Amino acid sequence: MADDAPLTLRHLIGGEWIDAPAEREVRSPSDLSELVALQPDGGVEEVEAAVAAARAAQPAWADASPELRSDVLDRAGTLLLERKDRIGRLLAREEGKTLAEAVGETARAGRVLKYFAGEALRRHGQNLESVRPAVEVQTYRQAVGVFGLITPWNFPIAIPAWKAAPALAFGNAVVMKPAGTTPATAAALAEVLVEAGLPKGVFGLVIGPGRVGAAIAAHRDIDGVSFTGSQGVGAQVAAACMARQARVQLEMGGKNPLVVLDDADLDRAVSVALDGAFFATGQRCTASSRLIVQEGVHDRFVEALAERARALKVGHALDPETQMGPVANASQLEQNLDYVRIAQAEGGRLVCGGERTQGRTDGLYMTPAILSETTPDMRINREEVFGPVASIIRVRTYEEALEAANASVFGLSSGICTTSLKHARHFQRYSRAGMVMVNLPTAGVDYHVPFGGTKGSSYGPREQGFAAVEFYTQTKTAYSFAG
Ligand code: UN1
Repeated sequence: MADDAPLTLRHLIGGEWIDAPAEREVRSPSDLSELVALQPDGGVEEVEAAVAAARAAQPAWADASPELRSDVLDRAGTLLLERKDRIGRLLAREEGKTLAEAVGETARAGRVLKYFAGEALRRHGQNLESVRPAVEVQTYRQAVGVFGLITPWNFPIAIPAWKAAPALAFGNAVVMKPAGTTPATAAALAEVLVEAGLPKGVFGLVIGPGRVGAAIAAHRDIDGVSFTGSQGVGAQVAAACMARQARVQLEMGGKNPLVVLDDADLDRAVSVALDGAFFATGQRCTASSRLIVQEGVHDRFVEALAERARALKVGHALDPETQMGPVANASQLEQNLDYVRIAQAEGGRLVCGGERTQGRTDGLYMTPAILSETTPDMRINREEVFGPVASIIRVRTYEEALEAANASVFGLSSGICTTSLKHARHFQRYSRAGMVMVNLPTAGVDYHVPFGGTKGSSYGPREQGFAAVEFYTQTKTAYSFAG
């Protein structure tokens, strides 16, 4: 199909698509014989050029009517929604999530852009009376300057959109470094922004390896960095930002617990766990990776979940019957299989899956894994796998479940399946996670409300929705005397 011809990707710097030798291959994880794109190997020089262009373009963008910024974001959102099938297909080929998931993600990115088209017009400042006579106080939310965005491969269009849209809505310029696994999808977003009429230089895209992210984090002219990725890289990004007093926001994954109590609706609990643990091939920082199950329902739950997991159709992202696509890249697949072995060596029992498997094409396929008889202290319950691997912890009481749920250095999302209002409310209050779900998967969130976690999952203000104004603006407090 002509549509599927390999793309040669370019940087976007100062509003121009910059030709660069593009030798690094992006291959489809569904079919390693399929070349999706060739990507350039950017570095410090490209970051310098993109930041200089962003710096030059930002003041006029901040001073433009908010209506102009709103219109650009709205048009870009419309374009994404119109092209969700085409861009979703590219996303599915590049990242490996199923076509339905990829089209859904592209539509979600379109909705994010439209939401922030509205935010550009909303008033975020306040008028206050001073404590002194004849003095008035106003607060303004002003643009910060230039933001660096470092984005992951697992949501290759939604996450770039939810970082870029608020930055742009509030009058900032952006330099983005997409993940090396999924640069083509990020380039599709950049194309849409250009086509929607974004002024030259306001959005830059630099494609390349980790040194591009390092150059962004360390650049004196970048006022803030928003990062989604691993804890290790997040700590390096934060250290580089702190060293020069830049603001920084980190999203670094989770080890999200889903508690299933004896009084849960079993069918619903099984569906919730299946979705949370295995949809998007478990490659969500919000995935339900620890299933904490009360003993009365434990055996029935494990059996029913394993039956559903075994029946999941693992295959090519574009095949309509596929329910779980391949793992996104080879090192992630190795890591997943390693953790299955580690969990077994620690005493976990492999109930199903956890094996490399073949599809109709040569892809990075594995079967969804469930490990039972695990305990909170095991590595499988402490470290993020980032794949279709779920471990089960058996508990006697709700109190024990809550304690196990909170026993983690992460605290992104958590969930409980129960019909008890008392336990649901208690869990909402005392679960130490940034997002708490009742009778819903820990993954799959709305775009107009705050997103983020506690402890080692997140650092800095929340992302998304009405919370995004915190990170992407700075407050000015103005006093005036009119006596
Ligand atoms: C979702 O669960 O819908 O990287 C979003 C991630 C998260 C986004 C999850 N930042 O998986």
